[in-house]
Amino acid sequence: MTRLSSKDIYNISATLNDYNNELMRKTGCTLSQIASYASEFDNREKCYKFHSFKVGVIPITSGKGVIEGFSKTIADIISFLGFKTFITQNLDVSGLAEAFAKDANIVMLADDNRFVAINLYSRKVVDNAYATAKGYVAALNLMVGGLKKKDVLLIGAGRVGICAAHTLAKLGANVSVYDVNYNTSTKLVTNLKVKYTNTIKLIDDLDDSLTRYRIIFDASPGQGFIKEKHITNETFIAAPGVPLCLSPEVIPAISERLLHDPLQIGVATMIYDAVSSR
Ligand code: 2YG
Repeated sequence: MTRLSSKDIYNISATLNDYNNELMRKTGCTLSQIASYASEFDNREKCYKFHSFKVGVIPITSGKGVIEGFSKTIADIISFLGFKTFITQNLDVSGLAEAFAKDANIVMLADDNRFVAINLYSRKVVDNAYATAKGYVAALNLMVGGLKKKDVLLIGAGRVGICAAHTLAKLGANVSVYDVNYNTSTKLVTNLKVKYTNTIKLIDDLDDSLTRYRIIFDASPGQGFIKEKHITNETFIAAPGVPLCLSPEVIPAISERLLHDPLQIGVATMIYDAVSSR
């Protein structure tokens, strides 16, 4: 799993409005609408629960330590969505105790292995990988006007890719899976075939497949491997993977049909999933 750097996230807070407008342009929905759609958030719940929730974000020093700006960016995204939010002044265990003392209903915290939102009442734990997958599939579904019976090339069968593959299949998409580790992609394909009747394929030649698929979901840490020759004006890409899978010269041509951010969609979906009772 990629560890973000402060340079990946430095301008997220300042550009949340612009990003919201970009999502509206590409998907017809706002960040909030995408996240609530992805988490099957019941709008009835929204009216009375939504604004009463208080979210405590706790900086965690374990492993490689705190990422400068990470907690603030999380808090800014959550408050942009309308939640009461605070960052604990204390770190780690002291921060968790402070969040309880300040009556947080939900805590959000990340070490180098997991980034979670925990609903302290329902005890629901929402992982960023799971929420990122669901949020990006929801946004892609909106951007392409429905994924049912559409062929999707999924790159990366890690935690995000696995959840994305199942979510895509549930929406009726035909999912073709590539991973740099053949055993990993084979395992996911086997599991998908057991569960779904959609067309599920195992891909071993990525370069060839990139020229043949028009809908691509990149959940890999690969950088810049999608080139000009792979893209047409009907190509749509959902790319939660960091760094970006596109080589720089391709971006202008596809930018209006590309979904990519280091945190926003995943964090927004985490909080909606954490507050929804399902
Ligand atoms: O509290 C802090 O500042 C640090 N302990 C946060 C460490 C987060 C490490 N994880 C990552 O950077 C990513 N997995 C976060 C999610 C990326 C989503 N595309």
